Amino acid sequence: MPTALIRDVSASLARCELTHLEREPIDVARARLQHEAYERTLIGLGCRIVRLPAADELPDAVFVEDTALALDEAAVLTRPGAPSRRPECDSVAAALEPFLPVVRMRGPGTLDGGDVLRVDRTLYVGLSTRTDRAGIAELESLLAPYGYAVRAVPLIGCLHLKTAVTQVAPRALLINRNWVDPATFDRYDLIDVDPAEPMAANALLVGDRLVYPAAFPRTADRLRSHGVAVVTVDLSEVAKAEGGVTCCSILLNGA
Ligand code: CIR
Repeated sequence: MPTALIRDVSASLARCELTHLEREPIDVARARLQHEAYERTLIGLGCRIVRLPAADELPDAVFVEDTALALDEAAVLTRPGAPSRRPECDSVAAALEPFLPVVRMRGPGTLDGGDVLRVDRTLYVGLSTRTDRAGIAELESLLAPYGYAVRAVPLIGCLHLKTAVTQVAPRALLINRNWVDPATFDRYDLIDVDPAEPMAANALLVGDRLVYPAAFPRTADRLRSHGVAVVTVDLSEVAKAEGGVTCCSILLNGA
């Protein structure tokens, strides 16, 4: 049974970092209800939940994915690219320590967990406004004992690698080709997002089910036609903070 680490929505979510979106009002009460429904969805898919209390002074703390990578042998605490997000890491480290040895990035490089797409033993790492080459090099050196292949992937036009591409089945990735070169992923079956839904490539695979935003029905139909079992969630308020379904949890599959 996977364990999912999540964190309650901060009262200050409306003051979140924004890179590609215009700021618009966020209904925090509604965001909390949607986040609770996301938690129930994960429970329904068999996840055991570890839930951190809200860190109200840290607007983006609900987006736990960016603060740590949970691999089979160890967890890596990242050094997020946005300085406002670095204080999120200590409490995530404390929550992960019962499950995995925790190693920490020290910098000066930066890396957000949202830029790391793991497929089997390969980690594709987006070169983004949050993750730089020094951060990727530090990740590679921290993981040297464990034998993961680390590949840097240039990005254009979106926040994180997993805004542009995520895994939706054992050999299939969902992709927006405008933001990442599909040639990087030519060993997989690629499913394109619907052109009317550019933000639709972020999906969360839990076992053989796909947690997927209700906001992208056209791409959801494409996924279903490829045999993917889609479970929809409404994260409209989180989306205004530039978040998606992967960024609200850290899955510890081996735990
Ligand atoms: C940020 O800009 O850091 C947050 N407002 C959104 C982070 C989303 N994280 C993710 O997709 N992994």
